[in-house]
Amino acid sequence: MKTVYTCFCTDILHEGHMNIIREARKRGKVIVGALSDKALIRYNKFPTISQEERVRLYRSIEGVEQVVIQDDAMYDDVITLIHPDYVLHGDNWREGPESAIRQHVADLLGEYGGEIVDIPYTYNETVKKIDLQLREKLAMPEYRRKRLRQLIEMTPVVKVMEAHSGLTGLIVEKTVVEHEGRLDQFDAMWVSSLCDSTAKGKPDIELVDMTSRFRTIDDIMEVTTKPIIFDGDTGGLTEHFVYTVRSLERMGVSAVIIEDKKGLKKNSLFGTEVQQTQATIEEFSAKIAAGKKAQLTDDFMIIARIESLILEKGMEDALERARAFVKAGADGIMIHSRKKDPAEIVQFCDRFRAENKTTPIVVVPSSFNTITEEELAQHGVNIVIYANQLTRSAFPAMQQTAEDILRYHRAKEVDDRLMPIKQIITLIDEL
Ligand code: SPV
Ligand code: MG
Repeated sequence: MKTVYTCFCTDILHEGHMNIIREARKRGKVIVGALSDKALIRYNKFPTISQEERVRLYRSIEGVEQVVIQDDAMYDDVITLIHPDYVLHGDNWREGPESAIRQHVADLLGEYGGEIVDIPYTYNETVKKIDLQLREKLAMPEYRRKRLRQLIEMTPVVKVMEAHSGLTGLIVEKTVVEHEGRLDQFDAMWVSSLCDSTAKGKPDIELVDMTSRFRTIDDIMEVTTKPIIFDGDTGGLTEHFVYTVRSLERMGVSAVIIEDKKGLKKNSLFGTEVQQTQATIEEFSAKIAAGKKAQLTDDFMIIARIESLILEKGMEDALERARAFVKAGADGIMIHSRKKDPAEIVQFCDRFRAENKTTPIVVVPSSFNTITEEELAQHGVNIVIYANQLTRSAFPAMQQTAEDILRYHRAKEVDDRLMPIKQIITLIDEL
C-alpha cells in the first residue's frame, strides 16, 4: 500500500481540504501533517486554535490514518521520517513564495522516486467567507492583544516592523519573503512616535497628542491582524498614563513601551547632543506600578525603556534601573543605544540575563544594525524592533520623485520607479 502525505495549517476544515483527503485516499494510506506553531507563524496567518487542537481536528477526519507534527515548513523532517510515495497539496503553491517549498519537496521526493500531486485549489464564496471570518477573529481586540505574549513563547525572536498608517500596516501584515530556502514575515507592528510624528510633519517631542496617536492605531487596526506595540514616549503624567493603558488595552494593543525620561522628550537618536532629562528610578517605578495597577487584562504588557546608555550614564545605571523597573512590575525591558557597535547592548543583555532568565528584552537596532536577529537572540533578546526603516525608505523615494517631476516638467522620467496602480490595488483588500 502506498503512503500519501499532505500538510495542513488550517484552523477550519472546508471543502477544499476534504477534496484533498478524498484525492489522497484514492492513492493510499493517508498521513496528515499539522504544521507546528513555530513553523506556521513564519509562513502563514497566526493560528486561532492551538497546535494540539489542530492535531485533534485533523485526526477527526474520516480516512486519515495518522497525524504527525511537521516542524519544518520545507518538509525535510516529515519526508525523512515518512518517505511518502505521494505529497498532495493545493496547486496554489505553484506560485509566489510557496513555490520555493514546492521545489524543495520535489527535490526531496526525487531522491527516491516519490511524486507531488497538485490538486486544483478550491476557492469559492464559502471558502472566501471562512478566510474572512478567521481574519476577523485575529483582528478582534481580545485575540490580537494576547498575541505578543504568545509569540514570545513560540519563537526565539519576535520581529517587529514600524507602521504609521493603514498602508504601512498592510506592508507589515502582508510581506512574506523566501530567502535561502526559508519563508519569513514580520510578527508584529511598532507604532513609533518618531514615524507617527514625521508622517504628520511634526517633531518627535510628544507634540502629536494621544487622540491623534490612537487614530493612527485605529487606521492600522482596521486593515491588519498582527499585534501592535505602542511607543508611549515618556507615558506623560502618571495620572494620564493610567488612562492611556486602559485605552490601549481596550483597543487590543498588546504592549506599551515607555521610556525613563521626563520633561521635554527628544528623540533618543539625538543622545546627549540635546538637553534630555532622565526620570529618577523612584519616579519611573511609580509610573510603571500605577500602569500595572490600572491594567485590567493579563494580556497587556508595560515595557520599561531604559535610556541610560543613550544619555551616557553607564552600564551599572542601566542594570540598576532594569532591576528596579522589573520589581515595579514591568513586563519587559527595552534597552536602547545609539552606538554603531552593538557591544554595549550585548553586554547589557548578557549581564541582565545572567541575573534574570525570564523578563523579555527588547532592542531597537537602528544604529547597531550589523548584528542579526539570531545573534541578538543568543544574547537573550526576545523582541527586535525595526523602528523607522519604512519611513526612511519612503521619504527619499518621494522626495526624488517630486524633484524629478519639477526638473522634467512631466512624469514620464519617474514612471519606471513607480508601482503600477494595479499593484497598489492588489495590496488593499476589497470586501
Ligand atoms: C521611535 O521609533 O519613535 C523610537 C525609537 O522611540 S528611537 O527613534 O530609536 O528612539
Ligand atoms: Mg519614540
